[in-house]
Amino acid sequence: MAGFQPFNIKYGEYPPSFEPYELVIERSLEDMQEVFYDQDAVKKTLAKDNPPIVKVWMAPLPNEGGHLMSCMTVIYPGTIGDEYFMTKGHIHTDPVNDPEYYLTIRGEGLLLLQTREGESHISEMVPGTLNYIPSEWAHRTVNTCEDEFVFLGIFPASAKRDYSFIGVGKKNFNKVVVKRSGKPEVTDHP
Ligand code: S6P
Ligand code: ZN
Repeated sequence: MAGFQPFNIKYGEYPPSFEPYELVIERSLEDMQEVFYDQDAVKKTLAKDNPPIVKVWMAPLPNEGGHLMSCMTVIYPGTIGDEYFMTKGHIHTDPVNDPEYYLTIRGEGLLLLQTREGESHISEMVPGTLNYIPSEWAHRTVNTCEDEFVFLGIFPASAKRDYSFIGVGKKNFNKVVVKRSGKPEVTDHP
């Protein structure tokens, strides 16, 4: 018998579901407070609430070369100050062999992309669009709608995620997505 058996994943957009999975990552504001630019707004929100921001399901596959990982991410609706809820954002450590695809299945968002040299690119994420993320681009997804924003990701299972450039006093992404008059606007990081 072959070493690894074929299998299927069933996903659903609402309520979000992804079966079978091996790992679920849930992050609330407290777990990722350093990613938001407005640290006063972070403190004010945490004084009364610790909202869930992101949930990620990972397929039951080994984190080894030769496999393609799939995952589903949900970003809940909301803002911290005027900055929309978003993922932490990371870059894959191999600049050549770790590209990724995102496929939006519900809601609307923006994909912030940035190279280590500081080049930026913004892509729209809507159902019906498949976003390609070349290996050397850091990526952060932002929920710009009033609803759960749900997307699938496919990437080499051996890819390692580097979050080290994000945080208070660090470089972070050089663009932020803020809500202005009820609409998303991309501006330079303050
Ligand atoms: C992994 C892929 C996604 C993210 C998820 C959360 O390569 O890009 O599964 O892990 O969307 O993002 P982050 O940056 O908070 O881990
Ligand atoms: Zn990634």
